[in-house]
Amino acid sequence: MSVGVSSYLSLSPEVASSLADGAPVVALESTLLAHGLPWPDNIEVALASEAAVRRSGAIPATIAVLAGQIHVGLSQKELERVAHGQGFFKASAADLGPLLAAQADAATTVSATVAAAARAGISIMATGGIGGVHRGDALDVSCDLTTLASEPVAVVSAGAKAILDLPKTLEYLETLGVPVVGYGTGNLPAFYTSSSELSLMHRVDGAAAAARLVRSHFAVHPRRGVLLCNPIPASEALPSEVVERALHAALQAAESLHVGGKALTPFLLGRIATETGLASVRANRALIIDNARVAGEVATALAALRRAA
Ligand code: PSU
Ligand code: MN
Repeated sequence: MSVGVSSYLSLSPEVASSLADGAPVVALESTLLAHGLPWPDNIEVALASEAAVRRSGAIPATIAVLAGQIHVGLSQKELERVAHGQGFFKASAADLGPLLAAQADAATTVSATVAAAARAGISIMATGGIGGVHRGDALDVSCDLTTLASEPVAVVSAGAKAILDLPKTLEYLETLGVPVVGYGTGNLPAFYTSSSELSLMHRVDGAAAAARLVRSHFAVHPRRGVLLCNPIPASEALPSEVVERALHAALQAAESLHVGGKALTPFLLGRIATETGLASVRANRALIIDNARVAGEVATALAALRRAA
């Protein structure tokens, strides 16, 4: 007996017909809604991200697990349920099978969203900042990285979250053979700030160039992802001293309260929000929406390339 993934996948009619027509579709993750941002910022970000994808000429497909089905493309009511987050697990790719069997509700992290997008036939997704190697604990490596190495999805992200060890995160991506590409920048963006000290080997300027890179990457590595790093818009970036101070306080609090595992990232983001008087939430909102815009533009350019071929 074999049960295919299609019995667990539920595509919205709009997403299904767009994919069938070869129209551009962008997957959006839902953990940043349920666990990364407070209400009502989260629902506002969900709707604004979808609107940004549409303005770029693509169709948004926010992904979440609802009652044991992977939904690709959510209604506004469903987005609101996810944003309220009541009873929603935080699912990594590893958790999908167990949560489907349990008929659970879950928000999907980058790793789970990438896996679901790949099954649905979507090749671009947007997030705020991917997970990576946590500071202090080099064994706490997000499943986002390993999943990127094994699924053909281009992920648009503002670098990796500043709460992480950025040099180790880049090393790990190199080990996995995942290309890290600056989108209009030569340096790895650092989430709340537009740049880290870490320079990148690859850079593209504009959506058409990014689409050509994604196409050639998938041609040589048909089963491997690529990370497109789009810096936070300059006018929305936080001063780096503000980030450093808040981050330091948040990391200390996590250590003294022994917060770890899946709870660590949401805890740190929440503490940084408190420490910065919510300035970090405004920056987080802006970078997520801008990444959705860029993903939409790249998806649109990629669909045009595929149609021309
Ligand atoms: N980007 C944000 N906020 C978030 C996340 C990304 O702006 O909350 C989420 C993504 O779902 C990512 C997850 O996959 O954080 C990483 O969690 P962890 O470090 O536990 O792997
Ligand atoms: Mn972890």
